[in-house]
Formats: sequence, C-alpha cells, structure tokens
Amino acid sequence: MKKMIALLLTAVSLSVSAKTHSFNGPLPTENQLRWQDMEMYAFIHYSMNTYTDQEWGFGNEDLKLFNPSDLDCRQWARVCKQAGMKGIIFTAKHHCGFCMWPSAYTEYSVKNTPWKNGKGDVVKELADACREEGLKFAVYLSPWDRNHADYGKPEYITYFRNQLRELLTQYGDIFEVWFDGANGGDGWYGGANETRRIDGKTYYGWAETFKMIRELQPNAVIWNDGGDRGDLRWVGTEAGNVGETNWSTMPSKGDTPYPMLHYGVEDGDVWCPGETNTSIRPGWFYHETENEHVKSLSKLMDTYYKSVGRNSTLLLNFPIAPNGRIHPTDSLRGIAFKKMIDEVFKKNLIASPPTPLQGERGAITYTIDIQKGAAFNRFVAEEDITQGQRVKKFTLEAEVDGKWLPLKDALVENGDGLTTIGHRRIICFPTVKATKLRFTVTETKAEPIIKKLGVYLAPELTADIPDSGEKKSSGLHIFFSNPKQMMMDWDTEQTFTTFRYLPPQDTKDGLVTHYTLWASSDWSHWTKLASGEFSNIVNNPIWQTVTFPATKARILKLDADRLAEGERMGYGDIEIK
Ligand code: FUL
Repeated sequence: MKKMIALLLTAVSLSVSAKTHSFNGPLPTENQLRWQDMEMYAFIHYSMNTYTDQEWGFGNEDLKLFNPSDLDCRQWARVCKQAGMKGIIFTAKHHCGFCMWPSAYTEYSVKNTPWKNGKGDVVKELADACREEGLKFAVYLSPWDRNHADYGKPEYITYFRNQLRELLTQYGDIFEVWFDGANGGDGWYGGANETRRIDGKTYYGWAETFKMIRELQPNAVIWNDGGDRGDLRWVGTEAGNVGETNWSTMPSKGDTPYPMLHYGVEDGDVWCPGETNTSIRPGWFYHETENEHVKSLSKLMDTYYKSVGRNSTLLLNFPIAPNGRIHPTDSLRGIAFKKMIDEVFKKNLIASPPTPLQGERGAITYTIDIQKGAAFNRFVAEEDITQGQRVKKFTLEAEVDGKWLPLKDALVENGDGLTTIGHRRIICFPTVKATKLRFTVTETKAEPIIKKLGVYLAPELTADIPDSGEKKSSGLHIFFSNPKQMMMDWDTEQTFTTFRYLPPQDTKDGLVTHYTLWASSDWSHWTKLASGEFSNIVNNPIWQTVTFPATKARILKLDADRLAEGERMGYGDIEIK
C-alpha cells in the first residue's frame, strides 16, 4: 500500500540555498522519525470493563464475566487497516489489573476465565493479526493496578516490570510502549479495599524501566505524560486536539503543566513530539448507550486537522463490543474517515514547484502558481524535521483579482494560527479561487528547510451530529441544598431508571468524581439508588450514565462525595429518564 504521505502530498521538494543563521536545537532520533511517519494508528480498549459497562474497573470484577462469543482480532486489524491506521496499541492491562494475556505473575488474567477454557491469549491473537495485515503492534500497560495487593509498595514495581518483560519478549516487535498517567486512588488491592496514593515521580523508577525497554525493544518509542521524558508526550487532553502552535521540543527536566504538553516548548532542549489520543466514541471502552454517539465524519476530519495537521500523530481509539468485535457503526465511520482523507488530498493543485525568494529581514517567500481556474481551501506545508523544527511564524495570501488577500486558519479561535510547521501543518480556510498563493516564512530559528507544499480542495461536509455536550436539562427544576448536594424535583411522582451527569466542560473546578444518588417522594425518606465513581471524568469530561432498577420518586438527590477540584459541585447538564 502506498504510504499516506504519498496520498497526501504530491512531492514538491524545496529548499532554500541562502544560509541565514545556523540551527543548534534538538533533532529527532531514528525511532521518533519512524514513529512520526506512521501519522495515524489505532488504540484498542478492551478489558473486563467491556462486560461491566465501566470506564475504570475497581479490580475485583468477576473473572467469569470474560467469555466473548465471537472474539475476532482479525476483524479489528482489518477494520483498523481500512481506516488508515498503521498500527494498533492494545490495552494489555488496564487500571483494573486484568491481564489480556496469560501472565505468569498473576491469577487475574484470561487464563482463569471461561474464554477458550483459559487457554486463550488476546495479546497474541492481536499481535498475529496485525502482522498478517501488515500493521505494527504496540502495548498499553497501566502502571496503576487496582487489583494487585502490593500496589503502592516496592514489590509491585518488580511485578510491573516482570509483566512488561513478558509483553516485550513474547509478542514480536513492539513499536510503542504506552503507560498511563492515571495513578493511584481507590481500588480493591487484593481485598484491602482502600485508597492508595503514590508519588508518580519517584514510585515507578521509570529510568530503570526505560532502560529495560531500550534493551528488549530497541526500536520502540516510549510514551510519557510528563515526569521522566519518554520519546513522545501526551498533549494534555483526550478531546483530540493539540495546540495550533506545536513545538516538538520540551525541556528535558522539570514538571510539564498543560500548556507545555499542549503546545510544546519552543526552546526545549529535547525532541519530544506530541501524540494526540482520542476515541471514536465519547468513552474509551464500549458502552451500548454510546452507539448513537460515534463521532461524525466532520468531527473526525476536524480531529485529523487538529492532530496530524498540527505536527502530531493521531492515536484513534476503537472500543471492542462485548461480542469481541468492533461495532459496525465504528468500523464504517473509521473507513469513511480514511476515504475522506484520501479524497481531500488526492490532487495537489500546485501548477509548478515554486522557487523560494529571500526578502527583507530574512523572510522567505514562496509564490505558488495554482492550476488554472482551481478553487482551494487547504494548504499544507512540511519541514524536513530530520533537520529540526525551525519555522516560528508564516503568512499566507491568495491573489484574487490582482489583490493579495490574507488567509488565516479557520480552526483557531484566537490569532491567525499561522505559527509552527514541523512534520506537517494543514491550514483550513473557506474556499477561494485564485491564481497564486503566497507563503512567506516570516520568523524562523534558522534557515527553514521546507520539504513539501500542497494546495487542495476539500469537499464541504454537512453539519455535525450533536456531540456529547448537547444540553438536555431545560425542563428540570434543579437547586443546591448545600455546595455539594444537588436536588432535582418534579411536581408529581415519576418512574426513573437512568441518571446522567455532564460535568462542567471548561474547568476541573466542581467536577464530581465520586457520588451517591438518592430518591425520595416526601423529602424525608431517602432510598439510595447508586453510588460510585465517575471514572476518567477529569481527562475525558463526557456524559456519565448511572442506571438503577425502575424507581418511583418525586425528588432525586446527588451527593458529591468527592470533587476533582474546588469546594462547590458543578455541572454542565443533567438528564433523567
Ligand atoms: C486514560 C485512562 O484513564 C483511560 O481509561 C484511557 O485508557 C485513556 C487512554 O487514558 O488516562
């Protein structure tokens, strides 16, 4: 199969001969270059959660629940390949500690489930399927383990490394090792049922673990969310976008607050590019209630422009349904996504390769002749990142009726979005018909090395289906009896089975992470309907669904047992059915 790069860009090799100032910033390693060229690869979330309808398992889920009727890793690999994914990263172990391979170090694995009478190994089936489909394979191993009795003690680190060694030695080449930033908290922990906090900076001894990975899988890249720098970084959100300014460099030491993760650091001393991870559905694991909320094509294209089009890779998650397959809605959407990318970038409208000209104050201008009569709405530029990331700022202008009209990136809220380039920058703007396009690098760290340019016409996409943030609660009477208690009441008794909570969308302040839900018809006798955790709500603030046996009541009461931040419960929306 032709490389995505060939589909995206008709190569127009360009370089500027005039030397300006020399470049002494960090450069990518061979592993990082190979990884960046993959552009899009899939995440697969599948674990015990698939059978308990949860995002985070507590660690004591019954092994009998794992018995898929129709598990088919080849279907996953085929779908991912057709969706344009170059590899798959699989949740070998999620936070619940359940191992999808028969690890020799725990009883909490597929080997003690009814599936294939305990003889199955999902990691192996998937690694083999990937190889057959020509996809690369990688593993997600959660450092946080809510099942393991030793979690929080030094002994657990030995266990964790033993498991990692199994994954890195028994399943062929691994292209990436994905750890997870979610760490410590409530759990079953071998029956202790308690909260365990760890110091993420020191507990895991990452330097030692990274050394082991380098020895066992020298071609793998290491994911990290900050702390010890890996080969690539989380972009600080699971919503599917990285900053429009996106440096592939970071400081080699110190904390990495959100702006650093999201935008990179211009003068960072190590190469540590961003990987944008998001799910094709609101959640990471499969939930039947989300079948209607698989992301639309326009949402997926928006994600593509805001990840691959912003000097990042895209790690797109496909959850596995309880039958052991990717749901048809997700596979069709994934395949349509790839078709749309091919459609957008199938014809480069540049008439002939432009010659760069050095202008005033070191600015370098490319005047691009557009094919006769062509309309366009996408501009693509790529730097030769083997020589580092150099461009800080540029301008774009289209010549319409003899006048140069400035263009800006329509996908940014502030500014013109014409900042960094790196591996690839895609600028989207309303369709223009012009004979020439002028691209000027106005600020750069050194002589810019522009490898490719492209101009395209993308088809218009129809409006998006409503996303998970759609408002529902307009008809409900809601008030707070204290800062951590929400009351929802009706004039007459109703029968309910479902409560849904949408957290505040732009802040962590007031986000409910642990709750208890009560029902009453007289304000004095309360029946507890449910209590628990809204897992992963901080990183992925989507609708949370609580179901309970049909209950007649006039009032529902939500206690915020714990908030992510702040002292006052907040909400984006509430839905009760
Ligand atoms: C998060 C986890 O807590 C989620 O469950 C999911 O695995 C996501 C990719 O990373 O931090």
